[in-house]
Amino acid sequence: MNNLEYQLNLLPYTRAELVNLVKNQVSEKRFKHILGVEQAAIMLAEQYGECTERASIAGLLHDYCKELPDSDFIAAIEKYHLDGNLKTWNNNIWHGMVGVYIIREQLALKDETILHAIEIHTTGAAQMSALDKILYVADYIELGRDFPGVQSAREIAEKSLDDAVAFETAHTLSYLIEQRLAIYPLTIATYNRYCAGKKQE
Ligand code: DGI
Ligand code: FE
Ligand code: FE
Repeated sequence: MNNLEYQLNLLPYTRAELVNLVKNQVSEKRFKHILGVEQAAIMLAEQYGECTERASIAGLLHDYCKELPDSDFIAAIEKYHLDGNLKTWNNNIWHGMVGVYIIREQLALKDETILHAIEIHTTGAAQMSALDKILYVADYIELGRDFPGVQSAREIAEKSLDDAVAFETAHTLSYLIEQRLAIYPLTIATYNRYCAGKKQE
């Protein structure tokens, strides 16, 4: 799977070039996590009949902006004329929701399905494509993750992507509430749709 060569010309890079770009952008520890997410995403894409090349690119790029300083995100919110309310959040929300605009420009990635998966990889959304779910779940279950419940999450992901999204979302929300952290509206939308089965508005 590490030899996956890109055929679809979604990016002006080979996989090897993309891996190098990512490696130079993040710490060793995060780079390992990113490779783990890529492998988990490819595995899920194979299992659920989705595009492995898009899964690979989404996995490799999902945390590309995670180590940028806050000032870069504030500047990007201005530059791309994004919702000013984003400024009240932090890196956890910015690296996907704002990072996607930086990635789109810096890496000349135009594929909207990959960009959307990266944008919402932290929060989920009320309506998620198969690729959105694959990246959201892969980020949680990659082999480097070690927390109570990760084994259950891996087992659930083998049976149903929707159930894996629901499991992860419920656990993330419990954690945020436990820590008294602010909950981003999209996280609640994901909970309502995938955990509570609420109809869409
Ligand atoms: O970037 P990773 O650490 O690989 O994982 P991630 O992007 O899924 O999540 C980053 C962090 O964001 C993680 O500690 C959980 C947190 N998070 C997820 N949803 C929300 C959130 N933090 C806040 N404050 N609000 C949310 O709704
Ligand atoms: Fe992330
Ligand atoms: Fe991640």
